[in-house]
Amino acid sequence: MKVAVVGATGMVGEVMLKVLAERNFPITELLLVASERSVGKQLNYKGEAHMVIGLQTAVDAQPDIAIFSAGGDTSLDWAPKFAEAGTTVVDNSSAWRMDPTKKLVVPEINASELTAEDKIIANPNCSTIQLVMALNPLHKKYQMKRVVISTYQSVSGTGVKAVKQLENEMAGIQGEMAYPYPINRNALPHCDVFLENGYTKEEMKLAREPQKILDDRKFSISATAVRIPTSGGHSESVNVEFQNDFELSEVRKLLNETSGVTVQDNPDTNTYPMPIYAHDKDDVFVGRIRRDETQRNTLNMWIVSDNLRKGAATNAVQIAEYLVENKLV
Ligand code: A2P
Ligand code: 11C
Repeated sequence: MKVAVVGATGMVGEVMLKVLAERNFPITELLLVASERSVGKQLNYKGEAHMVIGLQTAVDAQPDIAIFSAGGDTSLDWAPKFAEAGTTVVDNSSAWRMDPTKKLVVPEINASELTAEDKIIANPNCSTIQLVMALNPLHKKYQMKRVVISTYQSVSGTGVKAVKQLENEMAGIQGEMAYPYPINRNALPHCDVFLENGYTKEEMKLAREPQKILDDRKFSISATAVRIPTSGGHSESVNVEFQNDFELSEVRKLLNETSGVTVQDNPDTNTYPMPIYAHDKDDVFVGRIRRDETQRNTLNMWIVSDNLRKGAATNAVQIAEYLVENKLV
């Protein structure tokens, strides 16, 4: 496969290259693409130096697959140009996710929807991916009615500038601010921009994307997204009300049997998911599984995953793998 990584110099781009190499993705030619500022820079892939090229050069090279992680505006402008040239785009930005003509894919859940006609495929938001990975097997069995979620999100979700802000604050250095307030020793109930309804864009992604991925609008999700001073992964406190009752032992069994999900849940040994353990892993970790004693058919759980791996790069690479394995590119 001739593969382009658009946004190769960025934070997700770097993890993308790592994941492609680790999974031995079948690459015959690799095109590393970034903004004009980076053209000519050298990046390493599997020990070999590759020169960064610009977007038009990459379109002209007609790659089989282009994995984008270069922001929504770049995706809106350039994904259609790649698609017109015959390239299948897997896009990690929010640009195409809710477009009814585009598929929004978590491979373990809905990759079977993909066809060779899908030329722009959307990768969901990081906090959505880890949420639906845990909800999907439970929804299938017990039918969700309502989900209430609060997130504890890593600064790596915002990007390099935010990681730097946290490092600077921890070292007592005055530097550029990615957030309107200090993040060290703080919690900001503010991820992405505020919308007219008082929610943030991140909260609305959490409310809407799962309905599209699970192809069901009969359940609702209410979200509060909070940025905290961690960098290894996003954590989520999730309360789910189901139509049908469940046994906790069966919930654990269903989650344990789900590919890509690992249950870490033993209060006796203080075993529960944390960003320091999830960091650099591909799985979604679920723990603190317990019945909500205040309401019927309702479950509480805690979900943690590395937002740059399964939340971004790994999921995108898994989509690309599915396309190759099923001869859709
Ligand atoms: P560059 O490094 O040349 O700016 P991050 O989210 O970590 O900031 O990374 C964003 C990625 O998207 C980088 O690789 C960045 O390239 C790339 N990028 C940003 N704007 C553009 C653009 N207009 N055209 C192509 N790539 C872009
Ligand atoms: C965050 N979820 O942690 C964001 C990052 O829509 O792809 C990814 C934004 C997106 O702030």
